[in-house]
Amino acid sequence: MRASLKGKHVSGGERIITEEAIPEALCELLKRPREHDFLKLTLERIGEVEVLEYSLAVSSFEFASVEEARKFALEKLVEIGVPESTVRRGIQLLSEGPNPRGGNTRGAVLMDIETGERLEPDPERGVRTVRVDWRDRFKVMEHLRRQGFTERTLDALAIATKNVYCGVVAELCWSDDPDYITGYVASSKYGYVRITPLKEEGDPFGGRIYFIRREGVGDLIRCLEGKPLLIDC
Ligand code: PML
Repeated sequence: MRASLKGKHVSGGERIITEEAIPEALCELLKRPREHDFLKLTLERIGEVEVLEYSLAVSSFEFASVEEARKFALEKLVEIGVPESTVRRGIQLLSEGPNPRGGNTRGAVLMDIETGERLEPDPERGVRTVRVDWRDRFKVMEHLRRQGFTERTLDALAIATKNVYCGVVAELCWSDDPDYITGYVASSKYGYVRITPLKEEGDPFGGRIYFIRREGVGDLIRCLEGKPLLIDC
């Protein structure tokens, strides 16, 4: 499902489900966007779906300022193995909006870990992690809710888990929603590390940077955009 208002994307969602579960999922997705003047639902039959037993482990850190939070994110990324100059370039891109025409992109930036070069075939579009869902969304949502998290974490955790599964070395993300200031660093080394505040209230810029190795970028994009994956818990 994707919905927009006055040409601007406001909501999206994707489910990997059995045929019997379609009506319920359609109702749920139809109710998802708060305000919209366009909504499109697409149904697609998919074949083999791989099941991953565990998502990344979640941890949370809060800081008094954006500066401290970004410093922590930078340190984590450097510990994971991303050179500091590449991390700084990633942070700069997300703060300014990664679209070469100005503003944000719907998809992620693929950044060469070694050089900081952008590797997406179309930098205005970016690369989107799709075809990923939870085997039992409601069970996992309940578990996250008990820890004080929302559906944003549920969806972002699924994306971050698939990214690591496909071979992304590390991800840096904060939302382009001006009202949402928590972001995260994800990797196989540290799991899904939530960090608040990665931007100031009211800041409209954000997105995702995937730090990757240049070799095998084609296979990586095919995995992120094409491989159906369900996560157990
Ligand atoms: C969290 O609260 O776990 C961070 C979620 C970041 C979501 C980014 C987005 O989807 O816009």
